[in-house]
Amino acid sequence: AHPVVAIVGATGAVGVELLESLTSRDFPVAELRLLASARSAGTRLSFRGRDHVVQELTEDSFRGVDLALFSAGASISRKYGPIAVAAGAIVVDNSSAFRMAPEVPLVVPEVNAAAMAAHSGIIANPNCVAAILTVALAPLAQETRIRRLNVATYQAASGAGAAAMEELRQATAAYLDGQPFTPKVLPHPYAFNFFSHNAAVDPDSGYNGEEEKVVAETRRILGRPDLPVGITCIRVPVLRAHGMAVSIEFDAPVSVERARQLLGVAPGLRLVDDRVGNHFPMPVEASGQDAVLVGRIREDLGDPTGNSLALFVVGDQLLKGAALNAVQIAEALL
Ligand code: A2P
Ligand code: 11C
Repeated sequence: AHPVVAIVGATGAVGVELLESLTSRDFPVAELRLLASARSAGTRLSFRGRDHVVQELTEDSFRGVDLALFSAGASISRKYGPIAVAAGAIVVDNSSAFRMAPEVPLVVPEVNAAAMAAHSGIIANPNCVAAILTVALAPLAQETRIRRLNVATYQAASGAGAAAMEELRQATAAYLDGQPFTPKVLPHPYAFNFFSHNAAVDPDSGYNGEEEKVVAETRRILGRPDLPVGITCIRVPVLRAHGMAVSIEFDAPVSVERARQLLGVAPGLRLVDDRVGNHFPMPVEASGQDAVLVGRIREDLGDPTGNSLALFVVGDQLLKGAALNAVQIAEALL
């Protein structure tokens, strides 16, 4: 029988994309239950041509649910995830609540699907940067061991939710109209600007929470708990696709040609690497796409040993970075 599916955070930026991904992947659904806060109870969302009424999330929401896709933030997941499991559901959780819990698999299906074999009701969906990054790293890491990574991100508004996407639109319109605009969701002016990621900064290390998550989760997904990773996360005025400049030091040289071959056939990736046309991965071409774009593959001249490659990766934060990956996990579970 097809599963009864609940979406927690159905009205959010990721929630809406979960509906899209369930549809685009033709995921079997016997019944869909849309859950959000009391604020949006009664809202109608369309799924497969039929209107569904959003209900307020309560402790009774999971009766009869087989699969619960959570995307309403870590505190909601911490409270209601175990309630859903107790009601008999399998939870795929898009928040950071359980990602580093040893008994909870943290999964990017193209990279470490085998980790899903042992779970206790909850499977964690990674941070969007970690998911997009590891899908591009895995085909290379399978061939030659990675010794060290350096990553600089260019992160879209969607990572901060639907309200941040709306703030980008409004701030840009106000800027173009010459009107003042006071940021409400993000801490700094967003139009025609970029800034260090808005997650809180650890005063001792100088790294923000986003950077800490990307490092820890990338290590976990790749199965490399001690992998040295340098990282800088930046919020840029783009609606929904995250970019990352990546430098990879390997144990031995990997040629540009070999990297192109590996990345060109790997699942979940599309090579966009046209030097003549100066055409490389871009958010406008990654947005709305399931595939993560990878290109600009070249020797990293910052490593005199010749063991390093540099490349650029762009993926839709709401799809591979969130909703699509969650639906792929659910497919693998079925
Ligand atoms: P709501 O629209 O009712 O606030 P985003 O990441 O785009 O900000 O979306 C967050 C999602 O999480 C929304 O669907 C939001 O619902 C939901 N959410 C936030 N707080 C709660 C809560 N206390 N109970 C249930 N859902 C919540
Ligand atoms: C961002 N990646 O772009 C973040 C948002 O670990 O799920 C998601 C944070 C997370 O701001």
